[in-house]
Amino acid sequence: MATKKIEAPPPASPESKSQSANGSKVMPAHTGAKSGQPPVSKNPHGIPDWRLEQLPFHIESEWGDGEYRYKIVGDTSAPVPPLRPSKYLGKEQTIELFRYMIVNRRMEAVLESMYKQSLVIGELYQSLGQEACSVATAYALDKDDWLGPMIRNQGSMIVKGYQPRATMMQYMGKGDSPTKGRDSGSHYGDPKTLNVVAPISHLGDSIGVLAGVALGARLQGKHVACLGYIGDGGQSTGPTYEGFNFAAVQHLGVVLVVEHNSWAYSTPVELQFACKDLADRAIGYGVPGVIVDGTDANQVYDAAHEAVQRAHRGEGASIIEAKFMRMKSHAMHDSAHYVPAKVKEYWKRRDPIARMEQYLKEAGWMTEARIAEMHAEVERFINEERAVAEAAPMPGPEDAGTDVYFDNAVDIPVKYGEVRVKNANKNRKLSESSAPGHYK
Ligand SMILES: Cc1ncc(C[n+]2csc(CCOP(=O)(O)OP(=O)(O)O)c2C)c(N)n1
Ligand SMILES: [Mg+2]
Repeated sequence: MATKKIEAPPPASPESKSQSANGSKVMPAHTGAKSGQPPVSKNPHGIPDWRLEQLPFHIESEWGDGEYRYKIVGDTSAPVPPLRPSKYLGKEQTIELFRYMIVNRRMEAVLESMYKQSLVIGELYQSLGQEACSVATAYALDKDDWLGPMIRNQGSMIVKGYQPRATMMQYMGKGDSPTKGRDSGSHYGDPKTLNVVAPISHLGDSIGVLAGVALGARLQGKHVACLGYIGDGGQSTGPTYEGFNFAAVQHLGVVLVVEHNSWAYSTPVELQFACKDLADRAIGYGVPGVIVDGTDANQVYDAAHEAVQRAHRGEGASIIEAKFMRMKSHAMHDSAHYVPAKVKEYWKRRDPIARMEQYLKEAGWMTEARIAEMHAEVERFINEERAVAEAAPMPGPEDAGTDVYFDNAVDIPVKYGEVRVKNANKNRKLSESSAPGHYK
């Protein structure tokens, strides 16, 4: 497995005096910009739903001319609600999180232009409209916690410590990229320093790996949170069920963020599963579940923070369903012609960055001018990152045979201490001496 050069994380905003998301944060309870919390509703199965609006439409399909045609049933003109005030994020953290969202978006815009200039080798997957979900979930992690990103979680990787230049070099197959040009695209991780499990393309297979990381850490006496993502499509695969069920039954601190972005490639959620809320599946696993608006960074952060704290206390796994919309195509090769225009318009009005800007202004935490300055500063920063990535060399032919096959030099570090098997799981209800205890 390749190791990457460790760079300093992107500079924090001038306002930010908080410890970075990569440092150990102890955040005081905070009531956010406004006092008071709007009430939390529950769905018909008792799952808490923190959203301040319900989706007022759904999609129905008709078969014709050799393909499905999708039509909207319901109204797409509802006004956009304000963000839910965060219970935990203060001014500095909110501004830092906001900046990460802009970095995420700007980096992907530059990657798109690089793709169109044939600088990207292979495919490009984007996360327009999903930045709040990637960034705010990863922002809830401590340094010792682990991240299991999927193809659209470039923002999460930046929060966990990757520089945008690393992601750009990776997409360009450069020799200085995290995989030294051995893999284009998103399959890179860093088990040694940043605690990132490289994405596995086969949807759901990463979840069992995250459960294994949590189990390994617990055997070393440490409860870490292992936060991973799965799409609305990927949540229905067998490995998702098997991996997460293992985490649930073993009380492992896996935080599964279900990215309900309304599409799995060209298939709308209405053709993917028969339940209404994917968080309902938490009931079947026997873990807490919660539904959040994935375009509201405050809700996403608060839910992730609570699930991560639960993992740190050794109380086990959680599911967070974040609902939003994939605003770009599945990947650059897909035109996304199948997405009804009105659905896109509905979600465009719920742009996570625009909503956060509104929140910051109403709270008196940032002025319009300061927001514009931050956008300009991030644009300069990303352009500099691009220049570094473009100037980096391609891998040399002389070492083409290295870092491809497993060799004995690969070592997974024991990070947290000696492996202690006895009493490793204090929360386990069954007594080790009583095998048939579960019948009692
Ligand atoms: C087991 C498996 N089946 C099919 C694929 C091909 N595939 C890659 S992404 C994708 C769509 C995934 O949709 P979703 O899980 O909703 O994630 P999103 O792309 O919307 O983020 C498919 C079908 C795969 N990678 N793995
Ligand atoms: Mg999806």
